[in-house]
Amino acid sequence: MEMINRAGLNAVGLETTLLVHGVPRGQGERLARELSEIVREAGAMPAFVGIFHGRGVVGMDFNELNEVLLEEHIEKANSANMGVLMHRGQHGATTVSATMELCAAAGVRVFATGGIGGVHKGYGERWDVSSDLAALARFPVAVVASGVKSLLDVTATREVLETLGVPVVGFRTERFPAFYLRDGGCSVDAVFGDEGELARYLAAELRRTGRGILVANPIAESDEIARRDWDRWIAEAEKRVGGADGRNVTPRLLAALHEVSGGATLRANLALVRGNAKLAGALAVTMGS
Ligand code: PSU
Ligand code: MN
Repeated sequence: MEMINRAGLNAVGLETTLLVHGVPRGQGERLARELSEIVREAGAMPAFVGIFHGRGVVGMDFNELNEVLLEEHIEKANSANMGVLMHRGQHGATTVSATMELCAAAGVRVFATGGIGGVHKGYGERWDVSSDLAALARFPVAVVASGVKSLLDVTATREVLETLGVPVVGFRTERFPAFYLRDGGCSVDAVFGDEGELARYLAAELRRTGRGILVANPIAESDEIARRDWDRWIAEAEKRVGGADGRNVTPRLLAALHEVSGGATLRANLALVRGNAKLAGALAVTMGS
């Protein structure tokens, strides 16, 4: 694969879809700088992943990131369409699946994000399952995330991870988190209470299987959103984006949620991403290179 790999020792992969499509326009750079800082404070090395002029880049610099962030429209790239963007020499913001693929190619074993994609609600009528799930079964990267976005069908997503044989391990939680909520209503495969022990397990399991692992790190209690507020906001947001489909669903729903919640979901989103970057940094350092 034609790519630029600037990842060094203790690299932590960070995705660009989160910056481009996950937060309101104009806020991506600040988030990127914050996440960089958090990862560095843990003693690790931030590596933003994206597609720049058709090349997969692991370890984008801020000039590259800003060029992408300022662009009018940036394509959201998953495992399926990233090759077309490369072929055409375009830019692309990488989702969890595409970021995992590039991380794996670069030898980066830990990657932090907010929440992974999953099985969308209403799959009985209209099938929409994120390529993130298949990527977890294919690429040897430990993804630190706060579960799946609660706008998805959390239980169905958890079951698909099981079907694919993806280990789901909780960091200091027995429950599979649903992004803004600490308890998504299902369990994890195992609980790890200690970063060092978790890092040793991850390194061994990645080596053993050559497949991915989901590390579920719940949002801090102080940043969690109340169930009642959440139910109200998601109902309203779903009404607003009724017509969206395909790759537009997730970014549109997130944007609508940030709006109807008066910014509360955005604040929670930023808080949990920071927490995941911090844990990923600590894990990368213990796992070494
Ligand atoms: N987590 C966030 N914000 C996001 C996403 C995750 O906090 O914007 C993105 C990730 O890049 C994830 C993608 O891979 O949403 C899933 O999109 P889809 O459902 O289209 O596969
Ligand atoms: Mn989809």
